[in-house]
Amino acid sequence: MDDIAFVALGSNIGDRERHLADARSRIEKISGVVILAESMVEETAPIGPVKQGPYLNQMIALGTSLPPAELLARLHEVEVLGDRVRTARWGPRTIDLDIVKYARTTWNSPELRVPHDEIDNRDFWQRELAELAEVMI
Ligand code: A4P
Ligand code: MG
Repeated sequence: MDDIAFVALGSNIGDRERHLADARSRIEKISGVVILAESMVEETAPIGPVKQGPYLNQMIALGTSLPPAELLARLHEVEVLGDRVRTARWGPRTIDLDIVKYARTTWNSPELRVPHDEIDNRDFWQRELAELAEVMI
């Protein structure tokens, strides 16, 4: 496990706790990935133009030997297993998995931008990252 990636989990449809828990256990089974630490789960007001219900959000720190694009592909598979249906951008979802940061790497392709574009705009991500930094030092 060479690198550390910070992955945000979000859910605002159905049994949100269950969706997060299922995603964590599926992520743990990805070859080349271990979960190093988990932030608290917090409820957040929906951000963005779409009218939708509140989210449960959480950040997890992963040790990984997968490069960023490959990690994203595996996370998309976990989203599909979580019954994720892509509707409106920023719209409601059973489970959303975003790579917020990946080690010291930056990535800029049409499919993947790291750090995530919204990293400075989401106070809950900042809180969760700070919490993880505290437990990982
Ligand atoms: N993509 C590019 N960079 C990344 C990255 N760093 N991590 C691409 C993950 N994916 C990345 O995402 C669209 C495309 O972004 C992907 O195919 C991937 O190749 P998507 O998951 O299909 O659509 P989306 O999630 O609606 O878009 P996006 O841009 O990921 O939005 P966000 O940032 O996920 O916002 N309110 C609260 N309170 N909490 C939330 O978690 N989330 C959103 C969605 C809106 N409002 C929210 C929350
Ligand atoms: Mg997303």
